[in-house]
Amino acid sequence: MEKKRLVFSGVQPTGNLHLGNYLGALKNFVSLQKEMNCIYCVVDLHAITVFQNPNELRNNVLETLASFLATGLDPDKSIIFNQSSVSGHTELAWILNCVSKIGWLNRMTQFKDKAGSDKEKASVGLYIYPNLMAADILLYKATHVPVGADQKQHLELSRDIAQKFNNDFNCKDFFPLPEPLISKNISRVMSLRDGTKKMSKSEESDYSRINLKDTKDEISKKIKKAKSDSNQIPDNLKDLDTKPEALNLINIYSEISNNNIEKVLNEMSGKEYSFLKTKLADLLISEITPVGKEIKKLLGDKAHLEQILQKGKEKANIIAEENLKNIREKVGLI
Ligand code: AQP
Repeated sequence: MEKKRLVFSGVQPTGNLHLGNYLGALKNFVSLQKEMNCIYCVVDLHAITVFQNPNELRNNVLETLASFLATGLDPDKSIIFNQSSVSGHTELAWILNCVSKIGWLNRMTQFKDKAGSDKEKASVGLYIYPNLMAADILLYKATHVPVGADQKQHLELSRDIAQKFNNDFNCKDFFPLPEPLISKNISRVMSLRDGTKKMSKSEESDYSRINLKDTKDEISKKIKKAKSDSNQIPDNLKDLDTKPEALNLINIYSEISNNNIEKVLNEMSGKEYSFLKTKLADLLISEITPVGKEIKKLLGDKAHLEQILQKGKEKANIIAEENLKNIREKVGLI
């Protein structure tokens, strides 16, 4: 019999969602909703691994939910809720903290990036964040996890933890080993100011990213100012090896125009980057600004958004409690 397929993924409510979240995650979420059972979560407990202003956090949870809905997630088709409202996430995270290994966490590159040079000052939560991510996924026995390439390492850790739990408690196949679903074309959208860094909500410069709520003028201005190259666009990818910002613009254009890179290079080679930028800005404006308008409209009715979270929480909690009952039993907790 084919195993039941279940999708789980989450987004942190740490600010405005951007083009990286949209192309790397949200678009994938929406297409998966058509073919599988899906659970999508606003992961507020992950957000607080770095200090968040409480009022801003509350707003950001609703804004992240509004972004889910505006890109096409449907609460009647998918379970949509916020992580802290289902306490099973933290209970399972503790159990998994006791299964996971310090050596595994020490290898996580995102901790090294986010903690910066003074690791002693980073929160313990930031360090053990990947164990909570494993708990998010395994609590529902999810089989597939759509993520951007930046989360691949954390997902591999979730698989290791699932496997170790199954071995430690002698319950082969109890937790499925979750598979990453990484967007094939563009798995990592880079900063518009520095093509070696990923586009990120917490990057100081707003010019580094296109936010889903950006206006037409903001998108035009940001693309115009984006770093590129003073040479003309080449006819092959090799020539872009040392030009990460130019490559990023071409990748984004390829994704948003639904054309593969070869076709884009064919169309653009020999032209100035300003030509590409004008076309790219037009495409982004027509795809992103309707999403931004919808987010703003949805945020006008907070009671409706809260109701969606409440219903999603109830549905998620039923699955979580059922699975937790079995997990507690495996571990020997009464
Ligand atoms: N630049 C990106 N390119 C492709 N995918 C991306 N994702 C994030 N940035 C990019 C994917 O979006 C999903 C949600 O990510 P998140 O917001 O929960 O966490 P993050 O990866 O830490 O995103 P940010 O923007 O960098 O947030 P901050 O600045 O708060 O840490 C994930 O699937 C992620 O892969």
